[in-house]
Amino acid sequence: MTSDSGQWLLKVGTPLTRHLLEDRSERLDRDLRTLLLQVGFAAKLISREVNRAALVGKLGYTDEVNVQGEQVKQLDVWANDVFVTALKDTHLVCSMVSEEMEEPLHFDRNCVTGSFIVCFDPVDGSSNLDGNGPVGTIFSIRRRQGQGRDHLAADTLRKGAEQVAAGYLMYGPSTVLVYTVGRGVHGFTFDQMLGEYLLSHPTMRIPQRGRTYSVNQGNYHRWHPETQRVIDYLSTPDKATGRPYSLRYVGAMVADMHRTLLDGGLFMYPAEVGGGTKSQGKLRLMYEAAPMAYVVEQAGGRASTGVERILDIQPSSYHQRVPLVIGSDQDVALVEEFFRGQR
Ligand code: AFP
Repeated sequence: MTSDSGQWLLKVGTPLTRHLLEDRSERLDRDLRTLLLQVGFAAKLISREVNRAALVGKLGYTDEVNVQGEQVKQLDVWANDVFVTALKDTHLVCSMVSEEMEEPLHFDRNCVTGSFIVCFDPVDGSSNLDGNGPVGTIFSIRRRQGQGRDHLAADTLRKGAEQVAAGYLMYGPSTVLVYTVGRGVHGFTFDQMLGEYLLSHPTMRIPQRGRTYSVNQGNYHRWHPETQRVIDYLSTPDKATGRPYSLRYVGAMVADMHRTLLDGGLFMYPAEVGGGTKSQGKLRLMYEAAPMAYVVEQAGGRASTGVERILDIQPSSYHQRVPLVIGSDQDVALVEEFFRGQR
């Protein structure tokens, strides 16, 4: 819907379908709209299953270990299949990269120029599931450049700056869908009775500075000294600079990021010393850090490794990990000062 001045009016309660139809942005063509709606549909199925997982025997682990060496939950596998099937059905997706698949899936018949590459984490934070904690789904969408099977790997391994859409679903007390197509960030809450996502958070803006930091502080003694100094600084009382910050940590990135987006502050998963599996942190660039960075930048925030903008990183492998500092512009900039040795 547009006003007389041509400005797009965002009305709380608008269903996602109508919202996407009324968004006349050039960035959102019919194909991308279809894909986003299908992401929403897959998430409805996942949300329903998360809701009743304990009743339908979907809690607990499988016997498998995924490509990251982590134990796989039953719901991870199920949700991955749902997401793949739902998006494949659109015939718009050429390649899919997922936390749960060692290699990308390619659907040859769809691999034309302009078709989509989707990277996703079907159930982020799945270790929260058995305790009835919040979990989520993260997605990242790019367009492919090549034709047929040409350059499949090169087309799949692209910088986050090339995303045309990204977002997440959070399955908490309510299911929330947050997305961007590079023209601001909008949040929808799922109304179970209507079976619809309704606009609840139009044009989300992250505060320039927050009052909380979010990090697994149990890893403190494995962090690099500059990370330890950041956390020492934030947790030291000083009235003049609004410290100490409060610590909030759910352990599901989607939940920690959703709170950070609304209230401001910092979320971090830093690199660890010792050359172990977390020498580049824990989070994956292509389907965790890059989509969240796109959302947060579009909401006026900032995302970096501490020294480099997340969206500028050229991935070298599908499951590459990256240290992540993300949130309010001023808070992330402060951490970058520590990392540059300016504090
Ligand atoms: P799982 O999906 O394996 O539970 O991992 C969740 C996650 O990737 C991310 O959502 C959290 O922010 C982070 O790991 C929590 O990791 P720690 O348990 O090491 O703090």
